[in-house]
Amino acid sequence: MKRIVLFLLLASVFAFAACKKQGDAPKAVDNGSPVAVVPAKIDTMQAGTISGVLSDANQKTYAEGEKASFLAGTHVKGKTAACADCHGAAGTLNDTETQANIACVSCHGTLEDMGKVTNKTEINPHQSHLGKINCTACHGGHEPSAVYCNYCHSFDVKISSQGNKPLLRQVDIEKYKDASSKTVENTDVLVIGAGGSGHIAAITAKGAGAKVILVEKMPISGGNSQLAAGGMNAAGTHYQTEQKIPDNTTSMFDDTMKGGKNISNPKLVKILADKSAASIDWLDSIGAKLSAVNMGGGATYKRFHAPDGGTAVGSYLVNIYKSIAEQEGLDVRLNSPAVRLLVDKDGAVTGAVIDGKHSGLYEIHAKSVVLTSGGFSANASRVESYKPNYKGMTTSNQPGATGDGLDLAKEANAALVDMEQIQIHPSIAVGSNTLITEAVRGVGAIMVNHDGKRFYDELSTRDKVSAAILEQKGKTAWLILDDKIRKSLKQIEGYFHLNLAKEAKSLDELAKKINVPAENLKKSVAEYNKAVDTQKDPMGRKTLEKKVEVPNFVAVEIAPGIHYTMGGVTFNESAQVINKDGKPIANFFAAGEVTGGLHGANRLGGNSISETVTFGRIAGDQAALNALGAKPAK
Ligand code: MEZ
Repeated sequence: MKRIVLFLLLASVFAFAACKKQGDAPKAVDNGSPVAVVPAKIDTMQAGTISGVLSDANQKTYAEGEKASFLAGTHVKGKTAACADCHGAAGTLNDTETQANIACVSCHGTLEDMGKVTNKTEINPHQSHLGKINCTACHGGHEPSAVYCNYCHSFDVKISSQGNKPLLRQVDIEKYKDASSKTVENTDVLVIGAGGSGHIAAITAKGAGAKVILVEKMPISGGNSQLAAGGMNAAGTHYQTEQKIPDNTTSMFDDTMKGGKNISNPKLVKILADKSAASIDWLDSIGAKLSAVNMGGGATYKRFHAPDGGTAVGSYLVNIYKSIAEQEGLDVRLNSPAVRLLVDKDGAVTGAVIDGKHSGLYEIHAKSVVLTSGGFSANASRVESYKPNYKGMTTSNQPGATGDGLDLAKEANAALVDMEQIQIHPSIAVGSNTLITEAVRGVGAIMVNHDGKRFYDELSTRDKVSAAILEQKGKTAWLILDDKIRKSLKQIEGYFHLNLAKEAKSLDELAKKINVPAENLKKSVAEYNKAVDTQKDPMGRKTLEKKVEVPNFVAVEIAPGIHYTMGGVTFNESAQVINKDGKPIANFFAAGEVTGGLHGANRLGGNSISETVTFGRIAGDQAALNALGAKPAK
């Protein structure tokens, strides 16, 4: 793997050097593999060498050998590029780094092209499930590169002198408490955080006629939504009717309240349930078809809607949102953290200060601000401050989930609720931060402990399944499934690709591979298969559809990890943020994981994507209404 990556890096450097020397349109990377398609030469590309200023700056900071680990260093060495190639003719680079990325693609091809020239049998970070990603998300311009994927994965891709781990991106809001700028932009709606909720709120507000800016602190948009694996809960949908599933909104309401231990705000839960079928219809209308309906933990009926064939729901949806944003010309700004909220003397929110990666501090004055900045599962110290016993636990979240938005909201006197309610998900693959979707259990996998014995209803709520795993030897368990179950969910192939799954021709062989007593494993599987026949499971599992019987048999080791923070800013049915006096804060809206009160003490799997669509749309609509003159409903 290392050899391939080094080869690829060198091939890329030579290709770039070659294209500059010729002074022609840039050529594709050609290392004998399929040739990348390269767009036309960019306007600002010009012959020349890197200025002394650039090379001096880099040489001061980095030793000779380290320069190859960041873009300017690499191109200094080859004397192949001018500053303008990346920074634009006027010497300015926007915070999204559009110009630099056009330059990368111009010589090396797109991410997809790069994927094709990398050995397909190896783990290939250029073939990402996250869709279109800027080259500069991983390859640093003037700082060492960092493998973004390695926050969740453990790819051995040495593009960085810093090792394989990407940098965390936490914003210290306290540091910016007096930040201001004379550079001011005006908009109708400012949306902070470009995950699922942020994209939906922004697309909705723009569709309602508002001028919208969507800012994102990370170099990649999509937030945690793009990592969502399993599905979206919705009741009474046309897909359920077509599949004769007798679900209804009352049942979704009841399951959600019960799953959240009855501390959720019932008004919010009612909206989630009542509007869920309309949310599915809206997704249909934008070309997102969630036609496969599976069983989720804590649900009475199958209501876990996912793309056909078992593709992960999050990247499927977010890639559609990103395409719409692009088609509609939505103003999306990456590397652009909001660092301070602007609040007037009456307590109304009037905009935010942004600290753009290249533009520095500037203010966006907005008639409405929508906070969609996500939760804080990736912020270990914040998690520990609310739940000391979760210290040191892994997380399934993307590195931007640090909860900075909660600090911003506090500046506007927002009330926070349920902050100590932090969810651990039962199945994070041991040795990685990769979520093994609940859908694997939903389509039929069982769980055994290190004695090869089943120990709990696999489809109970996450809090209970997690607690049961933590009581087992080694605090981990094995998911066991067969070939039929494997073939029913495409994502399971991905676990093999990531070396997280083991397979064997027989249960005896599998038991040996995972070091559990074979007799116990065979007995557990036989008892489970009998439960499928009798529809009576000693563990109390209700959905008993597929036996575990067709070789090859598969095992994945799982452990609980921090997955979702139920607490956040208090909000109402119109997505208005509520202050400490219980009143809506003027011009301030929120949706998604940054909010609290909807999921109570435990979120049901599938209710997060559901929330992003339903409340993202409400927030976008209400923010646009507020900005364009009408008052949002109280
Ligand atoms: O909603 C979730 O968190 C979810 C469905 C996760 C998963 O297991 O796939």
